[in-house]
Amino acid sequence: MSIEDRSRGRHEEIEAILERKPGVREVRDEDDRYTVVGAASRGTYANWLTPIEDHFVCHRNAIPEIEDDSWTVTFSGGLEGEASVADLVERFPTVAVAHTMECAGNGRGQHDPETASVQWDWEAAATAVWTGVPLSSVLRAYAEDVPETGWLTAIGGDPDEEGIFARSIPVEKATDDCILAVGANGRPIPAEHGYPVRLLVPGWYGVNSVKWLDELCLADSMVTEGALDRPGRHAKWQQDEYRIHPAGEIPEHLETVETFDTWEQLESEEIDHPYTFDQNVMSLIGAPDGEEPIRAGSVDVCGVAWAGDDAVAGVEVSTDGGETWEDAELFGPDYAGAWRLFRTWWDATPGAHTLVSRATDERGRTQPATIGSPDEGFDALDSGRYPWNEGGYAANPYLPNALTVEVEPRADRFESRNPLRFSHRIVPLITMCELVRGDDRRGHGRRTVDLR
Ligand SMILES: Nc1nc2c(c(=O)[nH]1)N[C@H]1C(S)=C(S)[C@@H](COP(=O)(O)O)O[C@H]1N2
Ligand SMILES: [Mo]
Repeated sequence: MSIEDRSRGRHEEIEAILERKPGVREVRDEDDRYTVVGAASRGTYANWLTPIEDHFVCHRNAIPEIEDDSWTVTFSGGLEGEASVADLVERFPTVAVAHTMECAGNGRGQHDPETASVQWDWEAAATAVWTGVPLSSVLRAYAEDVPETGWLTAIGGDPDEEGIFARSIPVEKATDDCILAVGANGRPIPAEHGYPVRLLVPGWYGVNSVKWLDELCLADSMVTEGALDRPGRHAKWQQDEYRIHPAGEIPEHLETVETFDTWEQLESEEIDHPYTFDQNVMSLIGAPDGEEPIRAGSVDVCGVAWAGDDAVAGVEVSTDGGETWEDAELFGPDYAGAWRLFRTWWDATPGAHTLVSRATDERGRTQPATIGSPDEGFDALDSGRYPWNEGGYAANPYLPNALTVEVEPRADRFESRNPLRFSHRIVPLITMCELVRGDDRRGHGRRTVDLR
């Protein structure tokens, strides 16, 4: 297939997705290589559950064509056998997992200088309820013995000329809370989200949740080049891409790491180029969304905050661009691996205001303010900046996600200086209120104004 054919096919795919999903818009990369769409509006982040129509989509290749129900998952390495989707559903209990999925490239567009690939700002995060079967049960059924450590590699069924889409997760995580998902928000998984079955890794960056799951392979080490019984490149998506590294460095392919927490890897002396596993603490304001001016007065500022498989401890909101902060209230559903809603009341006065939120996780780690410069490398962390990295991965700064809200004066009939604008029915009513309230109203100053 020529490059033109490939990109034509992909643009057709995007158009079809946009038709099915009115809540998303296309996000392009400069090389025009990837098929992605992201949330079209900030309003997505004022709700706990993301309708599938608003859920971002991110993958490399074409969606595999699936005509019938003959799809099977193959088990290899320390696993053996094969299961159809019907086998899985019949044999194992159905469970549900609420999962906030964020693409590790979310926020990449906030890197300066620009990095390659899709320039997301905040569009690639969403929360859905995924249903399926517990991966721990599946592994126990298809393994002679499930070890306590080691790695599980998941391979996608998407066609790729260069290699395969393979990702490895530690066995500890695989047997903890992962599922093989067949449903999303109460319906079969839509084609672009991995139909008929995908791996779902709660609280971890989206890249770990392999769509169109074709094979699961249990091994001592994560996937390295040549490790699998398949043609093409095996380790690209685990070992080269989705690694956090300074400009010009080529990540070393490792067989294992001792810590899976992405932030812990960033701070670790031992790991030079962290893998993108669990999601860094992050938050976004969803309402107001800054798209239309709002009226002065009491405004409910609402958003979402998440911290991978750690809990969110608190969220602060600023309405002056980060000068002063106020604690927000966490409310709504509280599931491990899914974001929390937060809100605070704001007495909005006329003018332009910059709203921003910042979250802290249960380990006491707060979102950094900005992204550092390329020459700072990981030292940026010491001065409260997220390290600029060549792939633009796992960024979680708060200031680039600030939004400007225009506040217009209140449309308040009492504000009019023109007495003719009051109807004669209203005037006596107000006068009566004044009489009844008497001295209580003195401080308000409205009593004698406007009514003469
Ligand atoms: N098979 C396969 N699985 C994949 C991908 C892919 O390209 N192929 N992309 C990954 C990436 S980078 C992300 S962010 C998530 C996005 O999941 P979604 O499209 O359902 O939102 O899928 C992951 N799973
Ligand atoms: Mo991603």
